[in-house]
Amino acid sequence: MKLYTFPPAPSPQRVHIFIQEKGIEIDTEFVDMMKAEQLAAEYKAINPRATVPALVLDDGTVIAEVVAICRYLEVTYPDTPLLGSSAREQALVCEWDHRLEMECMSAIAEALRNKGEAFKHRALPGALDLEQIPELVPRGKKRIAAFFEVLDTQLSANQYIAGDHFSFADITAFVAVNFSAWVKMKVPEELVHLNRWHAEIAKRPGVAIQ
Ligand SMILES: N[C@@H](CCC(=O)N[C@@H](CS)C(=O)NCC(=O)O)C(=O)O
Repeated sequence: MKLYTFPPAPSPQRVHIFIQEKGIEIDTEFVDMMKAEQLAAEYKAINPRATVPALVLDDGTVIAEVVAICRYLEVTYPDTPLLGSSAREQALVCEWDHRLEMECMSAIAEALRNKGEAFKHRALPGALDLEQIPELVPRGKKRIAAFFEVLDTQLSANQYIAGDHFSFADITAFVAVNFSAWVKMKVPEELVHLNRWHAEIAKRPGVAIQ
């Protein structure tokens, strides 16, 4: 199998950390988003949606959603489970990861892509020509700030995002908190639980992007 990726970007980063935390090695090929290679015909022949990451299996199957790539890797390499062990844990990891994508990652993308030349006509990832809506910038920032408080409350009663174990939900949350700096947001000092958790996660060897 081969992973098409661009590690500085948040979605590929989630897969990289997942792979490093699992301690597995996957053949990778870089798709340089700084050169818009994700929009080139060569890459669109692999992933017509023109997004990274994409995992191509040996039989040619293309998996082009972070959550689906990580699920495939979890089943293929079950040691060091990151999507939860019991039914309860799996449900909580899934719930938090989904909330993080819908309520936080999407809010950051909304604040980032709806202004500036770099994302003109590219207000959403992918090949579609979409106009920017500047009103979504402050709305996105409001959503980010509100979700930081949700995470802080959750971490006031739990060591990790989905409970007692490090999981994929922590990976998504860690990437999201770092991604928020792209729109000049940071976790306020008074959110002590979220800051405590972020400092702990940052020390994990598997979390450093190589
Ligand atoms: N829902 C997709 C999102 C992937 C995505 O949005 N990737 C971004 C990089 S973080 C991308 O490919 N953007 C292409 C672009 O901006 O043209 C997933 O989870 O894999």
